[in-house]
Amino acid sequence: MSIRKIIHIDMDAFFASVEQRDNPSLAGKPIAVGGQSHRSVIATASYEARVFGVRSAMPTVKARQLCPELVIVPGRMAVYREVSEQIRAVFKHYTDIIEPLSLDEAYLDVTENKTSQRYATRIAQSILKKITKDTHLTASAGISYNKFLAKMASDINKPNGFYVIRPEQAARFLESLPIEKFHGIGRSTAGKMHGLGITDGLSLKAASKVLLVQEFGRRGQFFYDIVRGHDPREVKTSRLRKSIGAERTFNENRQGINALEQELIPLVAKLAERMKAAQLLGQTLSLKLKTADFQIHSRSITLEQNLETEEALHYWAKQLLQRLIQEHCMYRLVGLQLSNFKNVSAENQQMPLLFDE
Ligand code: TTP
Ligand code: MG
Repeated sequence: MSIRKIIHIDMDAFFASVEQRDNPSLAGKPIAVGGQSHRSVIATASYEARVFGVRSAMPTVKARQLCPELVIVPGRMAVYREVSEQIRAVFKHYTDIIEPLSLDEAYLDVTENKTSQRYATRIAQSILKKITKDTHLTASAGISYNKFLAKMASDINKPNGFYVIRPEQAARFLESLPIEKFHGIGRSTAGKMHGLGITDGLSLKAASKVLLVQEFGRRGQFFYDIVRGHDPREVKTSRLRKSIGAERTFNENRQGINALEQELIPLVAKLAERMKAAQLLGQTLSLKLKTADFQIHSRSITLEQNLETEEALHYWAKQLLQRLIQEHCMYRLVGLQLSNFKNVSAENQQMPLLFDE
């Protein structure tokens, strides 16, 4: 396998920088984005506020104690989303292999890219420049040959900086990294590691695979690999979601309309639940039946309106069943699928494909 070129991009103090950009009286001041109330927490803080120790997820009350002059402003998600779209448009100039992690962060695979640029570092610099030009905000970049190292690298010269970890530098970088700095090792895991005498990459590397798996399960295997600079995870492009489905394989084969109608009830409920979770409504409903000898029969209907209620789903599912079923046939599975989404935001369609087959 040839060496990949992965870039991790992360906006600097994202929500806070947007607020400072749009309200010049906040520029250069310690500010935080978050709720004002007694029970709220800080979403993020400007770099000026971080000097005082103000951090993401900190209770507002504590932030005010640390920094009495802190200005707390409410968040404006719609604006952050807009900026997020702008930076994705920038990424698109360079590659289509983009994996957004959140509104302000993404992995890019530029091994092959849309520019004639060979060097990933140059590409990253160009991306940072274009982000600043288009959004009047800054970002930082990490460049390496896998996702883990690229992510670790983007923090090193933050804000408005970049850092490269080359294959021959990886071992040294990882060995000297304090264990709590490893992405994916939270406070409690770090505590447990300390208990085992693991305080940095070097001591993590000295731990056996058996020990790590015994203590941390599957994550132990991940830690074992990662500290050796081995992370084969690909940059996963999110594609637009086209459908939501649910299906049910029977314990025993079913025959006849009554038996199959019974099976539709829980299936419709499951589909409705998934629609709700994904916040998607569709106009096309398809029903699929698999026969005992594994033949698949399906039929669909497209309505003029979205199928919005469980009752409507149930009604049309029954209609489809009546048209599709053959009385003497034995069936082993029934499935329902909703597609043809209308009036849904691109964001919802980009959700992970949790329910697809
Ligand atoms: P981060 O990239 O983690 O933080 P950041 O961009 O504010 O700062 P940095 O320069 O260190 O990257 O998160 C991006 C945004 O996500 C952040 O601006 C606000 C939001 N967020 C929360 O709402 N709650 C949280 O706990 C965190 C970590 C972030
Ligand atoms: Mg950020």
